[in-house]
Amino acid sequence: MSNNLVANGVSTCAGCGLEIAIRCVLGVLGEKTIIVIPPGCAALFSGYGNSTALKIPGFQGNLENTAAYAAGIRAGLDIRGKEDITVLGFAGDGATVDIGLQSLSGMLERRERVLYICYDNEAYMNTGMQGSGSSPYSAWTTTTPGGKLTPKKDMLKIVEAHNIPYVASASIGYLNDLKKKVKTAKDVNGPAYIHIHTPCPTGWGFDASMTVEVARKAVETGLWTLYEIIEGQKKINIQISENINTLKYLKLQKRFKKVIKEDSTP
Ligand SMILES: Cc1ncc(C[n+]2csc(CCOP(=O)(O)OP(=O)(O)O)c2C)c(N)n1
Ligand code: SF4
Repeated sequence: MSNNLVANGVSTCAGCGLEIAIRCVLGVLGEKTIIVIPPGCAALFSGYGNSTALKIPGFQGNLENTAAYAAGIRAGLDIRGKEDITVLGFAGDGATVDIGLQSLSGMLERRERVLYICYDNEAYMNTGMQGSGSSPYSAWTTTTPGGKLTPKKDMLKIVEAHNIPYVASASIGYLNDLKKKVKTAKDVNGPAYIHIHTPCPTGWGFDASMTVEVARKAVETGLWTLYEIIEGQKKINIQISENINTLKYLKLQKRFKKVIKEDSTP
């Protein structure tokens, strides 16, 4: 079987950053993977009725306990001696930083050998673009129509505080970096966590052709940092220039319109 484990026709919006992420991640992990996906846009891949867009086993669980399901699958596989199968929790930011946080924290604390990936489209997109703990300060969402008043929750720091062997941030604007991180995480003896920034044209208000550019600008402007922490050692993967101009990123998206003056130039 090839490593093209995702069907060609899926019902994500055109230009979906999450779709780029899941194709890339599963391409690296290969067919010996079992995936757990909670409700959210990624459930478009786990399936609808009897159909699935994935050529690997997995299921859609609940929004609050992806990590617990994944830990259970890991335990079952280990008892059967099937240690070469990767167990992957693949969840949105709402399912990770808010609703599934305690289940994830427990799984990390117990040192379960699970790879947990959060795709971060910075809102509860699938149910109507509601703000999540991961929505950035001043972003428009349907529950923050005047702009969000609190900053983005730093989920990577929360995970880091569990002292697990591997933690990384990633972006669909830097796929080689993402692939390397997934490869490393796959072989970690314990929990591994990767948080991927995945722009969403529908919720953020940019043209579907701009997804990769928006993702890259987030990194270039210093609003999303690419780093990894291996056994406690932190390494920044992409260094940015000191001349940071965040407007270059904000102006690409309608969700920041209220906080940007019309005549401001990047
Ligand atoms: C406990 C619980 N609360 C609310 C819902 C309704 N719900 C289903 S999907 C979803 C959005 C999930 O958002 P996120 O995890 O950020 O993924 P995205 O839709 O952005 O891909 C919500 C709120 C639910 N299924 N379970
Ligand atoms: S709403 Fe956003 S994350 Fe969800 S399928 Fe559409 S583009 Fe992808």
